[in-house]
Amino acid sequence: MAVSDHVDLPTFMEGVKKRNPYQPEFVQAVQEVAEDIFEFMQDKEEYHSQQILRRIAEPDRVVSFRVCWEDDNGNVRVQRGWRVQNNNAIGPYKGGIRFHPSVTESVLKFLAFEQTFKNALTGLPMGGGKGGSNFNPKGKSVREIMRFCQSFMTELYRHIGADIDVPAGDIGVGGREIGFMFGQYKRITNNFTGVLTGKGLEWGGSLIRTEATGYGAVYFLANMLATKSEDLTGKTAVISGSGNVATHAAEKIVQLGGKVLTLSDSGGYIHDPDGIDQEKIDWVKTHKTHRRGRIEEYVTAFPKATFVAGKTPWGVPCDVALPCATQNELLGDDARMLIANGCKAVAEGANMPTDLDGVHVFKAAKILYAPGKASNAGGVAVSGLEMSQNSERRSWKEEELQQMLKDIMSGIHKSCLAYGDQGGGYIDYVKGANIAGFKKVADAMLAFGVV
Ligand code: NDP
Ligand code: 2IT
Repeated sequence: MAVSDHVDLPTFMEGVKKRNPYQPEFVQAVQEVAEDIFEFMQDKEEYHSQQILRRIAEPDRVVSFRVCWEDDNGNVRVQRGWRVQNNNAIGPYKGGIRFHPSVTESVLKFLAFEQTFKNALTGLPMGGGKGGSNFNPKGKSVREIMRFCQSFMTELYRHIGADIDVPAGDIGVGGREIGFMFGQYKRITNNFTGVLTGKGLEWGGSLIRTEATGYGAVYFLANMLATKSEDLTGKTAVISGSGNVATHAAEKIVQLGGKVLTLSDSGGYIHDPDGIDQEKIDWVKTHKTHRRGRIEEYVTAFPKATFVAGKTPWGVPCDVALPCATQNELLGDDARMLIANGCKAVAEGANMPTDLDGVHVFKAAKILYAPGKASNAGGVAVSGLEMSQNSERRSWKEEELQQMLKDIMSGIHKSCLAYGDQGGGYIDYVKGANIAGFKKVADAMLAFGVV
């Protein structure tokens, strides 16, 4: 087939839309990647003839299952669970599990697709997967959450394995839930193996896994600023979310001399003009993780702060912004507002937090803008290191792991430069990340033939 006979981007996307009706998040993620990959593939016959992008955008499999559990009042409850195994060309499927009422097959397919490129960028041998359920952990007792996790794993266990598919945490799934799921896996299979990451330190977990996503995102941000001979000292940061990623991103910003102005949750955002320092971050961590409280209550503990209900924090003027809550939380108008207010850099801690309009706004403004698949890869990278430690049956020291995380984030930054440097001082990190991630997976797929 001559190069000119290849389908063009609009035709390719028409097909994706047709094959995935009612899956807007998945279509959005594919579109964002395809925009860059089509340009890159223009003169690369083999990628076309072997239908590589078409194959990466079709999950290897999607497993959907019923999860029944009994609430504290004895009522039988029914949820849906999924595991999307997107691509294992470069290693076992790897990616988190999300428990949130907004979880659908579309959301998990977009996350597994993104994860495939992200994991390739880390340089570690991990394929892409994602799982989860529309279960809502909010307001549930610990026993209810335990019973749900056990029931979820009672089906999931047959699809995963240390060399097959290794899940971890994501929204609504932290150390506690990983513990419940690992306990059930071990009980069913009688096999103590590194089948999940994000485990407790006493039973095979890795130091700094908890911190890794947020810290990694800020390391990536620092790498981007360094291309402009700048650092985080004295810079103001607006952060969304108040979970694992947001609080650890805030912590690293503070450690590197920046000032964090906001945090948020699904109820709204808090703005603390004095800055959210380490003591306040510790309060938020305890409040959100152990007390399962709302960010709104921050203003009772720290009365100089204000709470804005039902809004995202992007209108607060800042030097740098880190969306760390969820997908499509930063829209085109938010991006325009950030730029109008002088924001110089955006590093995504969440997956696909910026919608396509917002991505185009950041690209057109040529600001430093890192897509999640590059800047939030620190979490899965340390998950990869946890897998290595489990295989070796030993634990590495904190200093070693900290250094490895920093090196991996710098490596991802370099890969983005390799394919995203547009000249004139502008680096298109979206393009760089998409192409670098794609190339590694694509070349492995070419080696395997049509499978
Ligand atoms: P957590 O469950 O710890 O925290 C999630 C935070 O985001 C909470 O503050 C939550 O608020 C908020 N949030 C969730 N859904 C929504 C929503 N629909 N609207 C507004 N706010 C929302 O999750 P994580 O911090 O682990 O994950 C945050 C993001 O980072 C996700 O996009 C995740 O995929 C991504 N990520 C996570 C990694 C990890 O290692 N944990 C690795 C890489 C990326 P509320 O309490 O009100 O629900
Ligand atoms: O989105 C992500 O990269 C994660 N939720 C972490 C996945 C992992 O396997 O550690």
